[in-house]
Amino acid sequence: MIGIFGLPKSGKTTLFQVLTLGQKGAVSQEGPVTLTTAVVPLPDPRLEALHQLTGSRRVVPATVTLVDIAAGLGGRQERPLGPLRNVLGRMDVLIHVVRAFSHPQVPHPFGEVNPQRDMELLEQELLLYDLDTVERRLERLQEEWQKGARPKDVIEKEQTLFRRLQETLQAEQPLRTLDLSPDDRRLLQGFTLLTLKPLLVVVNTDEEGARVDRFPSAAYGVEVPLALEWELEQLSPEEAATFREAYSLPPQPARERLLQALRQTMDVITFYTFNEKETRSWLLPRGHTAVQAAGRIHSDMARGFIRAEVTPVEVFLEVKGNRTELRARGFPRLEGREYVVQDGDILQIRFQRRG
Ligand SMILES: Nc1nc2c(ncn2[C@@H]2O[C@H](COP(=O)(O)OP(=O)(O)OP(=O)(O)O)[C@@H](O)[C@H]2O)c(=O)[nH]1
Ligand SMILES: [Mg+2]
Repeated sequence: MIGIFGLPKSGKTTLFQVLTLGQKGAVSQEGPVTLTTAVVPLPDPRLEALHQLTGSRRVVPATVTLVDIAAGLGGRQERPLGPLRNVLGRMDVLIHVVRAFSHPQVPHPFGEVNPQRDMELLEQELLLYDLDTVERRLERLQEEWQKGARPKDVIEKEQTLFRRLQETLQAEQPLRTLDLSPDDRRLLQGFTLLTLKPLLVVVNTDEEGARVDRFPSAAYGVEVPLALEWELEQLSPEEAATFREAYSLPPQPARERLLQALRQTMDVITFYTFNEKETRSWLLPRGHTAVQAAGRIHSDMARGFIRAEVTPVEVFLEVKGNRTELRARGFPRLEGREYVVQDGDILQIRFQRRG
């Protein structure tokens, strides 16, 4: 789940509209927090081209789930994210919408518009919550160590990790900046550390709006005039292109730019599968292996994994799916469980059915 947060009236819902193409979304309430959720299929020209050749009955694009998180609080708050802390903790990826547009009818909760200040303020608050989580854990570990609740070396290993987190946070650096081993990551899984989550900052500008000079460490940042882009989304592509040219806007619609930035932030690759029934695209964290990809499709496929047959989609498209030509070029390649799946791989998983 990808959580969209930011100060009141920063443009969260406008971003949600741009990304979901105006879906209404499912609304739920948690105390003072309103969550609006929608599933967004990711546009992918390679998937369309592949589907043309496979002739499957359906095409199923990979999706992401977006959540517009609104706290509905007004005025200057000491801790604007306080009521959101639990909700943010459940998200896999965060998008921070920062207001840089001015609009006399839409007052900024702090009076004047200052995107750099707002961005830093909320980043600081996330750092503070993480420091709180980390220091509590260190106290707990100290108690456990004294009581001998678990083997001392296990506790000490955890203490070393949490002290490293503490030092990073005390230096006002988000935990995203740390290079953590898979073991460390596993240890941290149960803790909702907010600055460990991948972060995309979307600065909501207008024509002569203020800008930010510096994005938070290890985060991605884009500047987009969201309200204008949302208006352009309602026009025909031809009209929108004419408008873009007249106003010297980048030719690429903001929606595409935002989804690209999101993909980078999530650090995922796309792989493909097809059979007579469907041609699909899937997202997979970069660096994951063939057996992990199999598990994304079905847990049985991971359990009974034998091998993966791999063809890069570019090659498949180039030879128009011709099997003889593919074979002549050495595809599909046979790969084992530990093969690191590459962006654009078409996978055919061979597995043993059990039970
Ligand atoms: N001029 C201008 N107005 C914008 C822009 N983005 C949003 N607005 C306007 O600002 C108001 C708030 O935008 P929303 O997208 O609803 O902001 P929000 O963060 O969802 O607001 P809350 O959910 O109330 O916290 C709306 O009236 C938008 O039309 C922009 O880029 N430029
Ligand atoms: Mg809103």
